[in-house]
Amino acid sequence: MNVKKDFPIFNAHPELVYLDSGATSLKPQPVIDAIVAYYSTYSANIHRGLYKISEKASAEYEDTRSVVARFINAPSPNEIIFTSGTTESINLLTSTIGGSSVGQGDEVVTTVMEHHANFVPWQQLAFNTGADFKVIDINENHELGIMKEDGHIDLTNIITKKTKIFTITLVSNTLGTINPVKEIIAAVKAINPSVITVVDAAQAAPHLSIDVQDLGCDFLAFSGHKMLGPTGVGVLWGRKQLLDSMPPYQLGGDMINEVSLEKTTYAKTPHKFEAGTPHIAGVIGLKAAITYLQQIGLDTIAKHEHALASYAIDQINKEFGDEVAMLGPSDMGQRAGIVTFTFGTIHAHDISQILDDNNIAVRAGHHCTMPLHTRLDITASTRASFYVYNTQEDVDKLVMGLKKVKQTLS
Ligand code: C6P
Repeated sequence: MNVKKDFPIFNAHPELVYLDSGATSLKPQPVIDAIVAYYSTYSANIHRGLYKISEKASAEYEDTRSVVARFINAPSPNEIIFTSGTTESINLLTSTIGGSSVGQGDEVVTTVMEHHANFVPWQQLAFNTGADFKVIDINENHELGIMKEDGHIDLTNIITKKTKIFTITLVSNTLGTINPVKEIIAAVKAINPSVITVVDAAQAAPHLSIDVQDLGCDFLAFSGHKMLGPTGVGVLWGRKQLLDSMPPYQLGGDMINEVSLEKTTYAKTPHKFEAGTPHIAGVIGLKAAITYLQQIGLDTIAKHEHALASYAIDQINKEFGDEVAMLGPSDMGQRAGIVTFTFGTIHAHDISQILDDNNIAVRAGHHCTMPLHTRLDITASTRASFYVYNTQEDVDKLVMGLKKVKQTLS
C-alpha cells in the first residue's frame, strides 16, 4: 500500500514515523480539501437558511448520514446520530436510555479491557442508580475470561435476568484483541433478550468492516478522528425503535418540533439528539474520510495492518526475547494492528522519549485503560499502532529505536 503521498504531514515532517494512530490518525488531502471547501465556499449553517449555500451545507451534512449508514450497514440513515466522538456517544446513552432503563438492583455489565470512555460513564450510572456494576475479567491469554478453550462462550453468573446493559469494545485499544462481539452478543441475548447491548467501535471502525445488523447489537459508537476524519465528530448508531423511545440528550435549537410558552415538542430521531449548531465541517470531513477508506477497501486495510503488527511482534521478539513482554493474545488471528509491550524495568515514558528523539511517535502510559493495567499489574506500557500510511520500514525503524533505548537505559 503506497498512500503516504496523500498525507501532507509527511511533507512537513519527512522523517516522521507515526505509530500512534490509535490515539488519532493523520489526515489525507481529500479530507482536508473537503473541510477547506466548506469553510471557503459554503460555510452556512444547516437546516435553517432558505438560500443556496445553506441548502448545500444541509445536503452535504445529511448525505454524510447516508454514507455512514452504508459504512456500517445500518438499516436507515435516520439511525445515525452525529456526536463529538465516541466519548459523547456513550455519555449520550448513559444520560438517556441509561437513566430510564437502569435502577436499584439491576446489573450493568462491561469488561476490564474497556477504555475509560466505555467504563467510567457506566460505572457512574451504576453507582448513581444503585445498580450492580459487573466487570468481565481477562484470562492469561489476554482474551475475555468468558472465552472457553473449546471456543464456547460461558456467561454463567455474568448475564442474568437482572442485567439491563451489556457494553463491550470490539477492538481493545491496549491489547489489540478483536473480541468476538457477534458471538458474545448472541450469547447475552440467549440468556436475556431484553439486555441493551452497546459496542465501542472506536478502534474497530477505522480498521475493520462493520455490519451492525450482523453484529446484532443495539448501539454502536465510534470517532471520526481515528479513521482519517477530523477531530470533534463522532457517531452513535442505534436501533430506531430504541432511539425513538429515548428522551433527548440536550435541549435547544434544531431539536424541537414546536415550542410555546406552555410546552415543547421534539423533532424526530435523529434530529432530536442533535441540539444546537453541530460540527458541520467535521461531518463533511467524515464523509470524505469514509470515501477515502472505501476506495482503499476495509479488508485491504485490515490485512495491511495485521501484516505490520505480525512483523513488528516477530522482529521485537527476535531482537529482545524475554526482555520485552507483549500484551494481547498470542494468536495473531485475534489481533488488530496494535502492538503494546513493556520493556524490562524501563519506564514507558523514557522509551517514548528516546523514540521521539529518533522521530518515532508511539503512545506511552495507561492508554486510558487503568483497570486493565491494574489487572495486568503494570502502571504503564508502550503502544505502537499502525494504519494505512505505515510501512515495514517504519517497523524496522521502531526496532532500531528500541535498540537505542536499550543501549541508553539498560
Ligand atoms: N482512545 C487511545 O489512544 P474519543 O476520545 O471520544 O474519540 O474516543 C474514546 C475512546 C473510546 N474507546 C476506545 C476503545 C478508544 O480507544 C478511545 C480513544 C485513544 O487509545 C485516546 S485515549
